[in-house]
Amino acid sequence: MAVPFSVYLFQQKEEVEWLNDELILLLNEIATATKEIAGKVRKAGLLGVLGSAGKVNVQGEEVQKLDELANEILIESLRNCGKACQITSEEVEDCLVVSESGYAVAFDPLDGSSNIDVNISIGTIFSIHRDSVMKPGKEQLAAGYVIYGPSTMLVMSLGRGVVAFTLDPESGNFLLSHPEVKLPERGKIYSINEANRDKWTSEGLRKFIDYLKGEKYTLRYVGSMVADVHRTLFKGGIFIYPADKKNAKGKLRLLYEASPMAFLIEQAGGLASTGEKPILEVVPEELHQRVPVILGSRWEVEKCLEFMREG
Ligand code: P6P
Repeated sequence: MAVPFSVYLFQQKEEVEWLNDELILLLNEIATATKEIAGKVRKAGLLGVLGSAGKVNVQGEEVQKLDELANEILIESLRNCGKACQITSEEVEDCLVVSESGYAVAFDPLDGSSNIDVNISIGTIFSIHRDSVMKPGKEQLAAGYVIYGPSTMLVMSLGRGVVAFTLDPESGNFLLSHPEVKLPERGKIYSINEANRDKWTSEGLRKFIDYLKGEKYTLRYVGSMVADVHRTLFKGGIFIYPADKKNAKGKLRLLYEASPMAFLIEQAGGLASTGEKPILEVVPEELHQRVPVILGSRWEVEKCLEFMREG
């Protein structure tokens, strides 16, 4: 039988010197919370948890009922397990400080909310730092996401490559299904919301996208970062959410979207840039700060940055 998530973590203790029982407990708690979220997502239409919660979050975005439910499940799980010293959520304005030291967790409880009501893949993204999340992404101890798609998958890195687990409905366990996820050196897919083309602040980006069309690339854009990054991770190519006239710093949040996804992409052999510097080098200044995101296969990201430099 494929290795269960918790067994995998204990096996990794020999490989990863700072992976201790406390962090293993925390990672297991996050996995368990996402299984509960998966259950709610699968039955959403029957539980009356579709639609808007009738409020706007710190991001200025309309909160969906499932956003709120996922957020409550994760916060309660992290508080109960007692291993998180800080809890940062996309849905909560301030960082919840539990204790002075330990593991700081940042998460987007349910990314892709606009797709919830139309049954398109959404996901939970998480990032774990020591003591504080206000550090560059290269210092993450662990990062990952759970995608609620045709199958529920947990994709994670402990800083030694990327692994993926698939939720087995029979046993209720995340079982190791992809022991080594490696990004293809080059893909054939680009992923960007071209409706915003005229608003992009980089003329070089417009030229790059036109270049890809000439190279016979295909466009895939789900509108859930987790789904678009998951496809990029497994098939290669490039995902871009650039700065535009509406979002001068881009739309995606650094701590619980860009940084964990950049960690995974680079651990899998790809690149992740803001357009000016590696995402993993960005020193956070605000809890919910946004950054432009250009990530994916090395060839496409380097080519994109070249076009952007030339303007
Ligand atoms: P747009 C979802 O709301 C999200 O934060 C990401 O999951 C996704 O990549 C992005 O916004 C989509 O934004 O402007 O293309 O709808």
